Parts: sequence; C-alpha cells; structure tokens
Amino acid sequence: MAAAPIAAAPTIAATTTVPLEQRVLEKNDRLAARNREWLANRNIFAVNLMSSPGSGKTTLLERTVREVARSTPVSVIEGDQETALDSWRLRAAGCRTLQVNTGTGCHLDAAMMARALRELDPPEGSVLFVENVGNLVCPALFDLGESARAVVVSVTEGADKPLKYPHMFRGADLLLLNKVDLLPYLEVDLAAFERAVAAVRPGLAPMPVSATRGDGLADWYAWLRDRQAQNRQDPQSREDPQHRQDTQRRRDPQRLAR
Ligand SMILES: Nc1nc2c(ncn2[C@@H]2O[C@H](COP(=O)(O)OP(=O)(O)OP(=O)(O)O)[C@@H](O)[C@H]2O)c(=O)[nH]1
Ligand SMILES: [Mg+2]
Repeated sequence: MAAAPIAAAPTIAATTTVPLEQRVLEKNDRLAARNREWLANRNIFAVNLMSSPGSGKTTLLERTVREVARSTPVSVIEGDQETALDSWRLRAAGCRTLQVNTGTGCHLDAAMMARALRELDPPEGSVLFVENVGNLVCPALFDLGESARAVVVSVTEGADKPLKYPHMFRGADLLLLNKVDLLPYLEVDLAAFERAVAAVRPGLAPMPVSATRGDGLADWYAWLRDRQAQNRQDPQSREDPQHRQDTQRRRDPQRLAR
C-alpha cells in the first residue's frame, strides 16, 4: 500500500495556553529591552548566533573573530549546558570570552545575558557575538536584547527544518547555510530548502558558506560590517517585530487551538 502523503498525516495541536510561560516571556522581554539599551549606550553591535548542535557556530566564530579583530575589538558570550570547551576554542582564536553554563537549561535568556554583559564588560564600539546553546527551538523564543540574529543551518540537517522549526527562521535577520563543501557527497534538495525558508520567512535568502573551507565568508563579513554601520546609526532599530508577532501568536488561544 502506498504511504499516505506527509501533509495528510494527523497532527496534534496544543490546546491550552500556559500562563507561566507567558509571564516568563514577558519578564524576559522587559530585561531584553534593558540589555538593548545597555548595548546601545555603548554602541556595541551584538549578534545572537543560533543553530542546532554541531551546525558550525564555533568553527564560524573562530574564523570570524580573527577577521573582525583586525579592525574592531571583539568578544564572545558562549552558551552551553556544560563545559567551557567552546570558550577555550575562541580564546585560542584571540578574543575575550565569557562562558555561561545553563545546566539543564536549553537556551540563554535575557537575565543571563545581563549578567554576562556586566561581567564581560565589552568595550564601547565593539562587536559582541553570543553563541547560543545548540538548539533550534527554545533560543528562538528568548530575546536577549541583541542587535541582530543569525541562524546557522548546515547542509546535512535536511531541507525540512524551516517548516518544522519555523520560529527560529521567522526571527532571523540572516540565515547562513554552512558546510557547503559537503554538498558533493550529499543528497540534499537545496531548492526544497529555499522553498521551505520562503514559506516561513519570505525574503530571507540563505547565504551559503563553509566555515572550514572559507566559501562565502566574504559575504558574511560584509553583512556584519553593513549591519554594524546600520546599528551605529540607529542602535534601537531591532525592535524585532517578528518576535513580537510570534509572542502574540503564542498568547492567542485561538491560534493555539487551531
Ligand atoms: N565539512 C565541514 N565541517 C564543518 C564546517 N563547519 C563546522 N564543521 C564541523 O562540524 C563540527 C561541529 O562544529 P562546531 O563549530 O563545534 O559546531 P557548533 O555549532 O559550535 O556546535 P555546538 O556548540 O555543540 O552547538 C566540527 O567537527 C566542525 O569541524 C564546514 O563548513 N564544513
Ligand atoms: Mg559551539
């Protein structure tokens, strides 16, 4: 018998809102706004880098901090459940880092970011990267007060990820498609990936890169320079309307019940 098409498979929709989650997110949004102001007052450009575990965030940052450090002071807030392994890698690449271990937590939040900012104390006019905990779900919900969000997906993860984890993609200012050096060895439908991205976040074009081989990194550096310049002009520009829309949707029981 032929398998039923995926679209026809029964799905289970959430039917109840959880007030505790709403309160947690509202509190987080207030703290994130304070972080955004703190960063703006110091003219610091902060990029929140998010992905599944192992997509290549740290590898990309190892190269990026070397490049950015040539013209601008750069530091990294590093989020992982355990260990300081990624911090050590990035220190070896030549930047200041602060490791945040979340224990059982699966994402950074605005309160952790606030403490990390005070402890790390990045200099005025600098670039700050936040490597979030490897996870395509929870980090999308928690605004940190960052200036921009960059999502990394590697070519090995499958073309359906934007459809399955839409919140992450909806809130992204940039989508890096990493590990393109592996494409000759894989069967991955890039056109299907692009269609999936377009379905959840129209206008977001994946930027192909290879953090190990260097493909496409000039485009990534150019994006960083442009966004930093834009941020200098208007540091509060990232009001993150998409995040607010998502938050509103989560709070709308009608939407949850559909
Ligand atoms: N072939 C290939 N491998 C890559 C590339 N980027 C990263 N890797 C490899 O992918 C593995 C994971 O890379 P990491 O940079 O540690 O990934 P991560 O996203 O920081 O992982 P977590 O911090 O654990 O979430 C390592 O073995 C890297 O060498 C790439 O562009 N091409
Ligand atoms: Mg890492």
